[in-house]
Amino acid sequence: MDKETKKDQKDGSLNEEKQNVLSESEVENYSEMEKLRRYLAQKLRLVDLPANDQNNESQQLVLSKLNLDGIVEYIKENTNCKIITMAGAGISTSAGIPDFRSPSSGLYHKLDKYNLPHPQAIFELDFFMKNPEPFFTLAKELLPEGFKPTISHYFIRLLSEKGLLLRHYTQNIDTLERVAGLSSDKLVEAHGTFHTGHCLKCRAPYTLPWMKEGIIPKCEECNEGVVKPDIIFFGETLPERFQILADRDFTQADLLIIMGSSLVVQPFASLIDRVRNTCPRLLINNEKVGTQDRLSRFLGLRQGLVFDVKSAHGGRDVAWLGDCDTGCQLLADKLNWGDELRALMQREHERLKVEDKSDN
Ligand code: CNA
Repeated sequence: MDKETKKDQKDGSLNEEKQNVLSESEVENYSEMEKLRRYLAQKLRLVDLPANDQNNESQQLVLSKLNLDGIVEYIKENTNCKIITMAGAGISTSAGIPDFRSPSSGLYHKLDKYNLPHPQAIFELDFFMKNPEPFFTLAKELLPEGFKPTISHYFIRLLSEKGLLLRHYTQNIDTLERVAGLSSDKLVEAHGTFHTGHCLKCRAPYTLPWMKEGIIPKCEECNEGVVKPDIIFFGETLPERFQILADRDFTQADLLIIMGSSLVVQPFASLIDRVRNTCPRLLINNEKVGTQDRLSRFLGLRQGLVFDVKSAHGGRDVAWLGDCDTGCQLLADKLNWGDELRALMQREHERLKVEDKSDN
């Protein structure tokens, strides 16, 4: 080796060393930054600190393969696997109920006729108090009149029947989980439900069939208040049941399955970070979502899904991209439950058809 090359190598390794060793002031800045990050994460209370910050379980490859087969193997090996499912509007689109954010078919792209100041206004309490009509007109599109649960809904029910479902957390307000026969103790309707409603003035309770009468339901008790379905509007706190059960359930889960959500609405979206860091997370969705953005990485607000196995946090997250029903059926097939799932849906749809006929 000539002198020049030796010198270059020495300089190179010195530079590398320099890059790895932070100066005192850099260390100080870093720890100040870390303190600020943790302070904000706790103060904002948008999420708990990520599970990684709470315990030191080592990050390792939890699944033998980072794909659906790896998940199937994991479920088969863990006979008492406690599964949490989290869902969004995407599990109901095949039932004919549009989601919010899908390009062109999503509700946010179809709100022009309501003349709103901005699309979210339709779910804001202040706007609703002044002008409830747009919400109730839209509600007709979201109410499950004649809509039937999808394969994804029945997959969740099947998990429950097999004793594997710890809990199902849904953002959906369409009540299709109830229609699919999921028992209410397994269900957390994080954004409330159309199933019941209350008068905004005297709090008198009402049922869904009653609210469906007319355009804007007016309270029969006080004759003044508008009856609002018990769905959570932007800015309202989430139901107590959500807060209590989320604290209890997520640290116990052995597997998290997320379906049909853009994972942008908080605090629901950050539930994904509340499982233990050895808990595999399967995303079944049209698009990759829930990964960490730069701001939340800095603030420590969410770790997010990590599909890059080479990352320090990789090794347990799987994205299956495509239609929820296809993904759920494929998962059921691979678990040898495929025929059972198809039969369950067929039987239940027949039953609902008969019920519909006798109601009319
Ligand atoms: P969203 O923000 O509209 O996101 C839906 C996600 O699902 C997107 O990532 C889509 O790409 C994906 N998606 C849509 N259809 C499918 C499909 N068939 N297969 C796979 N992926 C699909 O909806 P979120 O639920 O994430 O947002 C939360 C809001 C939406 C909650 O507050 C809900 O109350 C609200 N919402 C609920 C309903 C309902 O109850 N059915 C309908 C519309 C909106």
